[in-house]
Amino acid sequence: MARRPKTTGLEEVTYGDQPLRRGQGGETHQIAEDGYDVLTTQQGIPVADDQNSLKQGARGPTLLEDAHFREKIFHFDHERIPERVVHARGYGAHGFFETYKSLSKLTRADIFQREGEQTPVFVRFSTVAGSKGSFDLARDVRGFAVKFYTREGNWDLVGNNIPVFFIQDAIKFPDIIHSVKPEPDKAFPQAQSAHDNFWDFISLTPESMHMIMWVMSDRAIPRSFRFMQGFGVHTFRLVDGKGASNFVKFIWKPKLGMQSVLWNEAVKINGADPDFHRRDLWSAIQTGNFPEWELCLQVFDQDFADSFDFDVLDPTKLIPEELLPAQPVGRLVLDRMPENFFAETEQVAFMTQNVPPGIEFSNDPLLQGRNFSYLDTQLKRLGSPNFAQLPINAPKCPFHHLQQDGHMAIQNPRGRANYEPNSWGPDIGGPRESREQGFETFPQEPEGPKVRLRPESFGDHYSQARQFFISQSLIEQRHIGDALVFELSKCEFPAIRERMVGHLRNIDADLAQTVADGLGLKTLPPAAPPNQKPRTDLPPSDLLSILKNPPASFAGRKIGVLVTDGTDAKLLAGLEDAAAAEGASVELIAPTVSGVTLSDGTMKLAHHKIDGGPSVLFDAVAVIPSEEGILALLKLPPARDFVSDAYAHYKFIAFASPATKLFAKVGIPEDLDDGFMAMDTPTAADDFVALCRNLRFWDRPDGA
Ligand code: HDE
Repeated sequence: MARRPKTTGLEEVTYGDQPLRRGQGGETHQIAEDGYDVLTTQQGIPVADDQNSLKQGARGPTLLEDAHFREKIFHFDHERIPERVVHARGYGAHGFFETYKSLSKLTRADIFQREGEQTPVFVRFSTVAGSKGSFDLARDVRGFAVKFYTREGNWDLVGNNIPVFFIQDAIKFPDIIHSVKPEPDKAFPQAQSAHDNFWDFISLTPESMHMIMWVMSDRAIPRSFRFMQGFGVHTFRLVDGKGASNFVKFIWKPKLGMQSVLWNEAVKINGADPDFHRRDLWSAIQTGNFPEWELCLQVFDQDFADSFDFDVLDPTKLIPEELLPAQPVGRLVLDRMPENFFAETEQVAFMTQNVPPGIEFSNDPLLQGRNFSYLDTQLKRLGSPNFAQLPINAPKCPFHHLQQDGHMAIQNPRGRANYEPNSWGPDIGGPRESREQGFETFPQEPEGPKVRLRPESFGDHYSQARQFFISQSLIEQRHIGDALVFELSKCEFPAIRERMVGHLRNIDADLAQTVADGLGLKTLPPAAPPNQKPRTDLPPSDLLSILKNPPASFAGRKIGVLVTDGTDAKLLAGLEDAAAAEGASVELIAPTVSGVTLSDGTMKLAHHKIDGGPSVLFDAVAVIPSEEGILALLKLPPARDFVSDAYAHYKFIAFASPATKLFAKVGIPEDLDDGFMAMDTPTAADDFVALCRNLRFWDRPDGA
């Protein structure tokens, strides 16, 4: 019988006389006569019939003897593991970190010793509140967890896209998370903070106010993982080869710049493409547009810490970059998707306590609590103390320890020595500790008596919340107000809404008034009694705003082009070329997915049928139908939504003249604003892409 041609990447080997094929994971497969791999049981027994279970007679009962059937169903029954208790929905990728120059004066961490050195990494981005099957565009914090496989062991920098946190002490973590998760009696709402329990807890927890400003801002609805910053949040320590130490905060900055969606877009994206962020990362990496971030360090000493307005151990505070610039020290590039989601992204176990020599913890009480939680939760989730043996979790440097046995042990110590000290000598006696190479803890002096106390230096809860708010552009401030009104309007208990407005009065009087008006409150509730008088003298920090720090180009963004039969072929080609020259891409939306015949007779496949490619999925749009094509579009409600949404979302809109009929139909004023560009000059496509660098035309009066 003819052999099926060899599948690329699968190498043929032999086992005795038997022809075998090596699979992508290195495993071997038996090959059948017809060239296909032979299906086997877990025990390697070839299967003859995988369509029918073994029965007593064709219509009879299934027999217990059918080991293949039982094994198959048994394994299926156990496919799921517990999802992460927080950050359940996530998406990961492999890549590398490249050190710009040696930081040996600051830290002995091996990863920072040699200029140009590349260290493999695995990164997982996530939302926090929703379960594994929830949608990507929830208003939520995003996890930004990086595992560096360094030459002196794994370093996990388990950060978020927001530089501060809700609470100051890890003992409150279960409470904040319970409050945001679906309410326990109703089991809803899913992946939403807009409900009573969350706002009840928040309004009773003034330390959360700074974080609340961030979560209500555009930072909580990023355009994609590729356009968001990441933060280690806590203060860490760097320790050099002589044992001297500095403090450090870690910041990731995306090379493509920051970008967020509008709330009205977010709710529509969640329906149109709940996997919007995953798909974005997947397609960027698969098309060779590898996303990149710079790792920046804010390094400071004890004197700076002592002179800073707030306690550097308080995770509800940040250090403005205007006060302490963040220095780039290396770049992170994501260039490879996992081969299997479960094996890698689901089973990866990040742990804050994974720090190599040269990087250490501070006494931040949130960080100290996390150092317990992450190890504990991995055992629950992955089910065995041997989870570090999974390839995604194992160090890539040599490792040798005397831990053994337990469920699924596959790398037990070899030989006789499984204890230490022993007298078997270096060849067979196993590993010993090394004073020269080993991890030495920084000898920090103790603080005082054992107490359950919040330090007074953690007591100012409003000043940095205000600083964040006043650092935003007016548009961003409006979004924060709108988000608060939206969320609090979902609370059924007036007392919770009012209590929140009471806190806002300590942050910004106008914001409090806007939210009170938006909630329809007749009078302003009393201001919450602050622990310490909120400061109004902190200057704005422009670097905290997304809009004040626009990207340098439109690279990495997408233009959605609405086409019909007869669309001008040259015009479309011009747009495609201009986008490609900028590093952006174009997707075609047409009445059917089979595409259109352009003016020159060429066929073009569409990426989306019109109702599957709404304009919320794109950063800018072009509407370039033909004279005949527009007549069909006018009758299609999704075509009308395409332009009215693009208009309301302040998008730049390129158009061919027939499109004006569609604009008129949805009520766009005839005198088109400067966010529109007619594609009727030779340079129009290039001009349009240059205009798109501004991302949105905010001057449109009737935007969302
Ligand atoms: Fe986490 N967090 N966390 N967290 N966290 C987890 O560990 C926890 C906190 C963060 O992609 C859990 O493996 C406590 C801050 C990320 O796999 C758990 C406290 C920051 C991820 C846990 C915090 C984070 C987690 C659940 C308060 C930003 C996803 C599953 C003291 C600096 C990692 C898991 C991934 C995951 C505990 C607060 C970031 C339960 C107790 C602050 C990015 O261990």
